[in-house]
Amino acid sequence: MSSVDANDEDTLRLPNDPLPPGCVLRLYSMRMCPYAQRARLMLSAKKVKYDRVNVDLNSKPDWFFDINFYGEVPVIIHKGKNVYESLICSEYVEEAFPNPQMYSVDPYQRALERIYYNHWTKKGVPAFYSLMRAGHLDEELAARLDEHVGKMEEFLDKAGTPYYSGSKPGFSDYMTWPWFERIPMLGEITDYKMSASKFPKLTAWVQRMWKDPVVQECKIDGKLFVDHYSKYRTGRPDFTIGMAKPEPIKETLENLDGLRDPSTRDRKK
Ligand SMILES: N[C@@H](CCC(=O)N[C@@H](CS)C(=O)NCC(=O)O)C(=O)O
Repeated sequence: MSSVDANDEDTLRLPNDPLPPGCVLRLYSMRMCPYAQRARLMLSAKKVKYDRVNVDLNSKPDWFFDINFYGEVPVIIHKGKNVYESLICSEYVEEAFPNPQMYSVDPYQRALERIYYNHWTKKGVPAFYSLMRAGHLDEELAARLDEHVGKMEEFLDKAGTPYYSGSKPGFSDYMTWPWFERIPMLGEITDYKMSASKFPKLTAWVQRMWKDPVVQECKIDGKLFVDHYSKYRTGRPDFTIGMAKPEPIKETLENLDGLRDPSTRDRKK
């Protein structure tokens, strides 16, 4: 449990359940989820104390679709209202809790910061998952990931600053970090390595990011990653991994990004 994150157990508290003392919002999360981690990084950066509720995505309660039509984490409940989608949640946190400011004030600088994480979200993340799903070092898929990692290297090089957001980690750093935290896991599954000679700036950025207290506070147990993603890539995710008493997987499910079987993923008609 981190200092801002009041709960790390697995009671499925309801959206309207009272918040634990000192908490100002509730975050529906899943321990291994990189998207939920974006929101966690933002909340931690702003020292917002919140109630984290880990959802078993294999057995979502029906009401979960009322707070996020897509049935995905993260979802924030704040002042009785729900906000979903990781980038929207993170922007919401930035605006609802303005200190410290994580985005640059200058409009062009802010646009650049958006361009960085947008590229990673649009191109890097799908390339990451395609390689993970292959489960081995498929040449073409590894080259595609390298191309987008290379673009991130180029952005950082052009920016000429230690972080995408300047002299300290900011919004774009936290929006891209969760997948870089998972690159060693991708290496375990596929033998992919982010080459330090091809990507020196990014390699130094990763090393700097690991030292950031916010990253440390939100990091996910590396031992669980490989186990989780090994199951996930074959279509049998266990979203309760890391729980004190893991439940058995009850059914065969399909996988990520539209490959899940809609009858098990979506709201029951
Ligand atoms: N575009 C969404 C993606 C979120 C997402 O895919 N979350 C996954 C967990 S990592 C999820 O909740 N999946 C629902 C499911 O597999 O049933 C965002 O940015 O928040």
